[in-house]
Amino acid sequence: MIELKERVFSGVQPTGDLTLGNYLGAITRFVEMQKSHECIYCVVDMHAITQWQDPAELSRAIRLVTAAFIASGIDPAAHIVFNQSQVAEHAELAWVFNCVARLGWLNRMTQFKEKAGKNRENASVGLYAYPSLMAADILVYRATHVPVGEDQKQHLELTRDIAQKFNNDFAPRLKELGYPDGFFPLAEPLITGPATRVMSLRDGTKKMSKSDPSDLSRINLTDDSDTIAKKIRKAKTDPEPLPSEIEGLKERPEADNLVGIFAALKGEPVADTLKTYGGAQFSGFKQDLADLTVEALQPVSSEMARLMADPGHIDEILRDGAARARVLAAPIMDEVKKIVGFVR
Ligand code: AQP
Repeated sequence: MIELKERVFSGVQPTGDLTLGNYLGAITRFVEMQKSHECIYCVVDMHAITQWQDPAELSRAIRLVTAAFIASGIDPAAHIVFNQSQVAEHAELAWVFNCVARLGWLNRMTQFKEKAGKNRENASVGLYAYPSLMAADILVYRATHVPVGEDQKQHLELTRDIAQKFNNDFAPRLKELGYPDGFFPLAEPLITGPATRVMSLRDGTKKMSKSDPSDLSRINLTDDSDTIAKKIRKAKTDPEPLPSEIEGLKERPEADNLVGIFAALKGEPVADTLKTYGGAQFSGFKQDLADLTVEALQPVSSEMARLMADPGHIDEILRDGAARARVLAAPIMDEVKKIVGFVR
């Protein structure tokens, strides 16, 4: 019998340069969780290939996400940092979960609908089955807490449904094997912090995303100061001055987004930002927002550049993390095989 321990797992896809959304919504949370939990942070490269990736660009992006983790303050010695494809147990468990998850559940996933777009018939089977692999990523460590941005809420709910169904389907067997309360935990999503959904700079109703065709829609962690200032200057706004109260941000998605980013970077409540800027025009506010963004991201991007200059060192960190991740995943996967009834 394997004891259940509190454990944090989360992942980021190497599908391009990381955005301010990834940073505020996920990575800053990852850093914080290190203080209280054993953490496993994964560069989910198998998720990335659910949509076409140029091989050389994929390798670069895997290293870049790793560099972003470390430059932001994730400690790969005290915790685990690795890329998913180096731990085969993720794919093994995903297959079992493909057989637990129901078609009807996957049909409801909004991310698949958004990413597949109109040409659904041409989407990869991997893109459709993405949530089973995500459930496996988390549960192959029997992780109990998952810090994510708001957009991943539905996938996390599916992970809980898969865990619950597995526990129910195999309940008598689990009792026999010493797991009367089920084998997989119902992992808790941690959708917390000041910026769980950062929106596009070109459209305040759309999520900021690293794969958005418009580079002006996002701040990349690798953008230099001039690019950041230009993108913020060009960010869509409305003609009204900034409101003094939170209610005044309703129906103003672009203003809401920029104020939210400012408050998150400053580490203050939105109400305080509005106290300072209520009645002001966007031009002055945008200048201050650009300065604040550069100040917050500059140390991260310069450390990323330093790390990227030595890809061999990054690869070593990933190999070491993968070896330690395997030590945790292998016995859990073995137990799953026993539960399912595979002869070993
Ligand atoms: N705009 C966002 N605001 C807050 N959090 C966000 N996250 C992503 N975008 C925002 C969170 O970042 C973590 C890693 O995301 P991912 O790379 O695994 O995939 P994603 O959610 O699909 O992010 P992107 O940037 O939109 O990637 P592409 O364009 O490749 O699909 C997750 O915790 C996510 O919630």
